[in-house]
Amino acid sequence: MRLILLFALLFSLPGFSQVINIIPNPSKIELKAGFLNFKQGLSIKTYGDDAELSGIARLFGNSLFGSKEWKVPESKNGAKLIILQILESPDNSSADESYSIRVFTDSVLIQSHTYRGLFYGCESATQLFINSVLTNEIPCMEITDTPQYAYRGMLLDVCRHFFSTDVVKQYIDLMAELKLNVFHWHLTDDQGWRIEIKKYPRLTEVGGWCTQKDGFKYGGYYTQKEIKEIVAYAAERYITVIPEIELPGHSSAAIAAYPFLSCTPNEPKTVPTTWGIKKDIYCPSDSTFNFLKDVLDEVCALFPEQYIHMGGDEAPKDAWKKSRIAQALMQREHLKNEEELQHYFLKKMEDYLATKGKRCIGWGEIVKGGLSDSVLVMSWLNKKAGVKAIAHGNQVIMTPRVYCYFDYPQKLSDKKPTLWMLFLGLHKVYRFSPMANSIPVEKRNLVLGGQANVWTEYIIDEKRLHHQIMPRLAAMAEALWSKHKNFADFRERLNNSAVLK
Ligand code: TNX
Repeated sequence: MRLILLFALLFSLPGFSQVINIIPNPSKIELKAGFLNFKQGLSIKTYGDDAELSGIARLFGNSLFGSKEWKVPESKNGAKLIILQILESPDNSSADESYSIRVFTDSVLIQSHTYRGLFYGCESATQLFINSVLTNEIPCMEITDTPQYAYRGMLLDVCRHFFSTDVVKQYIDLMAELKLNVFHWHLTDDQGWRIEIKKYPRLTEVGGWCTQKDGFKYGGYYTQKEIKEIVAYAAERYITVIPEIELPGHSSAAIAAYPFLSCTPNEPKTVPTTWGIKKDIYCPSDSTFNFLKDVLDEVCALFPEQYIHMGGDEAPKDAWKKSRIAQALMQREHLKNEEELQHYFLKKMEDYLATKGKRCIGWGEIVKGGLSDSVLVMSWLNKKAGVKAIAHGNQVIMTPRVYCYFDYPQKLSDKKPTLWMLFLGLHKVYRFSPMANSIPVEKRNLVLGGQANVWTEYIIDEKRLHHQIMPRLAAMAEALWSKHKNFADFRERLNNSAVLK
């Protein structure tokens, strides 16, 4: 009977993947004869006992057995073994994220050439087992899996509304479950400066708070200790944290704390409580450059990874047009217009970061005033800036707002049907591809991947944050990880998933 069932499953694609509800969909699942029955329990065993392997086993155990205190137990009588193994390989590259899972009737073998691959194997296995807790049985199978894109990100804006480290950790957990690997932490903006900088305490004392109309003081920030804690928490889950320190625009909070950063330092400054694009931006003066270099010194020390995001979006040039300092600099450096001045500004920071071995990322607008060779472009209005950057030979991350902006409502408002563009349903996210037809085949490797962006102007607390993210993040994860996509099949797996909702 079981055999008949097995064959029925085998030949009813995508039917069989409804038994195996893994999101994002693995590259290949081959069903084999027989079942693994784990009524007597499961037990995790590692080949080797180095700290990193034990760390992966501990997290795997936590998510499988749901206990924060969980330790890898000795094999119990009757419990089926899940074996974790790093494969030796001459070309073991740390960027490799592939893994395999083999389910036999008496054990499960998860293998990878890298720790991060093994971690993803465990994430898939967690979904396999948790989704089968009612039957305590899964079919024998072989899964081989590798991602389509290397960069699979999520941005969280903690400036417009502030979120505690606990909430940030929950989101990192969710990202890890979905095999997303870059947490883009939007830490500075007009409405709040959220990262402690020891040399400039007013950034958080003043810039971390705004006074609302009713007199309520809203805000918050992360201490350097908390930042380190998040970076370590993410690293344990193979997630890179990219901090964003916005310049030259979206900088009102810093300016409110240190008015000398503005071209009009004598005008009154406050941390704004309204949204939108602000005209007061960093003045391109030596004192601003020195300030930013000092800030970057502390930021680089906190984030060990290679990339720092320097913003570059939505910076109106009104203030620079009127500023003696800005105009004199343009003349001295033979810059034709204010866009070129923005490029000069960013390049100065990029060169400084390069002395520390860091690479710089900027929003799409940075392609306007000239593009340096090593900067990464994050294309957000649409894919055009990305396509232009690729023609120039730069690497890009695609995050066009019509597919990737999770601040947009999930359902079209009945009251405002004209806001069609601001509606982002699950299917549309699923259809997202970071690629564009106009990118020549030989340059496609410059598209590193894509990212979901969670801007929080209207996301006031963690409940709404979760509402905006799920289930769209699951669709985004599959759009970035899986080569073979099928929305109906994805929906089935999502509906049947006990893990992701
Ligand atoms: C544009 S995306 C912005 C954000 C806003 C967002 C709202 C980008 C680089 N800038 O500052 O929060 O739209 O959807």
